[in-house]
Amino acid sequence: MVTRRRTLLALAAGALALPVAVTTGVTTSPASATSPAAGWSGAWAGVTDTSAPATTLAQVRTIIGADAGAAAALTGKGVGVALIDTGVAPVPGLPAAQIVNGPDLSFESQAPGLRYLDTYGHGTHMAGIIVGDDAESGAKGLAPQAKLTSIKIGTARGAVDVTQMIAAVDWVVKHRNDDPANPIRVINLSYGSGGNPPNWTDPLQFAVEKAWQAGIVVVAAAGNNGNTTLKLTNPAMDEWVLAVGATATNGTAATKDDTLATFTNLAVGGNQVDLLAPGTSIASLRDPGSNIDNSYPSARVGSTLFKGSGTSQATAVVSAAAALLLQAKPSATPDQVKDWLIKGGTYLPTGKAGTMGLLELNVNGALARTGTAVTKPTWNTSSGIGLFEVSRGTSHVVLDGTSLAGERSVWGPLTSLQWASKSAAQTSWSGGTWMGFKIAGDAWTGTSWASKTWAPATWSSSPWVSGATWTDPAWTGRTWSGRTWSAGTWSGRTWSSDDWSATSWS
Ligand SMILES: [Ca+2]
Repeated sequence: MVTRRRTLLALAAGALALPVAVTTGVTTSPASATSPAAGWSGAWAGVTDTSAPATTLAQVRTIIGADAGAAAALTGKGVGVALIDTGVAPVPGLPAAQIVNGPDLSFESQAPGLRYLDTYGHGTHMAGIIVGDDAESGAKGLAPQAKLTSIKIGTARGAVDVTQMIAAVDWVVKHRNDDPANPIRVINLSYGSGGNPPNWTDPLQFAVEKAWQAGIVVVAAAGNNGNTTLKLTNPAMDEWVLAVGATATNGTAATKDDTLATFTNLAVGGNQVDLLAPGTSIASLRDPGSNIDNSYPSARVGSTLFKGSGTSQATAVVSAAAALLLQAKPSATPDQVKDWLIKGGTYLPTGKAGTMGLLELNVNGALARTGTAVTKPTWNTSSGIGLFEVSRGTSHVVLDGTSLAGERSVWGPLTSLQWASKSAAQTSWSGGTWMGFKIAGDAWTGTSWASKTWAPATWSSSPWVSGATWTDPAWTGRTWSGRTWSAGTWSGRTWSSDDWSATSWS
């Protein structure tokens, strides 16, 4: 049963500014203290059915044809993947060599102890699917030699505003070639805003289209609101991006019994799901002490893994596959990658996937589609000058009972008209400043990646509230004095270039 509810949680914080999200909160779960968070298409197995058998990453590799033929030799080496999510935790199963921290644009960036870290548990699960290498369980990501850049925008509760996502996409476009050995060619967006804006003006869709035109394959989750939904989430509803739905694998590595997962959004009008990939009870990396880990302990698999279901997980599988394809065919355009992945898929004979012609990802199938010259899409593009508020829809962050709404970013007043031309020109960012707001350090340059290393491997539990639940009382006693949305500024929010020193996890 699909229920719709609004969750309004007012947290108080002092040095840590931690607004939380109000969201449409459409889930397939009974009400719980912690809903799948705003914006993050993560309906966890812990929410749905923790008794379901896990689908291992090794099974996923077989299902998507990545362990046979030409695909078996591919690792994603030399391909950069940007993960715009809730950050990543330095669990032992995430190899330092494969991870780089981009900026933390989340509300938790204000707390040095939380900066870059995944307090929610979502981003770590995605990272595990793409580049994980967990000695404890043997779980290995699907593109284990890809280079993952984590851009954190979501909090422990998934609180995020669409303007943070837009700033993050702009950042990736600007910095996509900073590491010449691993240029960013893929953006993983296991995310959907609450909005249902017109495609021809929406700023978020404008941002992802600009990324696409810059040569980056944008892979976006269709959403977890169910097959009867009329629309995909934003930006999967954009016609350019690769919109991903999930399959239920039924616990087997054979594809003939795979079916369209019932939680996947399907469109009646607008962009339809492009491709399916395994996304039910996927066993990827656990983030001990994170929100979901504390909330759904029964979803743990051994000590290092965690079952997660959602179009989020399916999206990460496809992002990894795109990295494999781009390793093999580095000159492929995003349009070609999209076309090859879709057309190379496996037919699923059972149920709605078969009747709708939705195929399941197959890497060898995609590799075989050589030479296809896909013309640039002719459908409408977004002007980018629609209202941020329309893009937000019903997803609002709240501070002291005040929603962030209207034409402003989390950092201050901003109109899409001011922003769109700069986004298109790739000048919305200058150093650590986005659209005039100082929101990150200035030290990031094409030569300073080496100083932003990721030294993990000893993570046993979160340092913040290990074993506790992510509830309001954790922040009791702190105040938000002087930090109101209506003021349009975060007083005291100053950054210096040495903020980046915190990027070392050691
Ligand atoms: Ca199966």
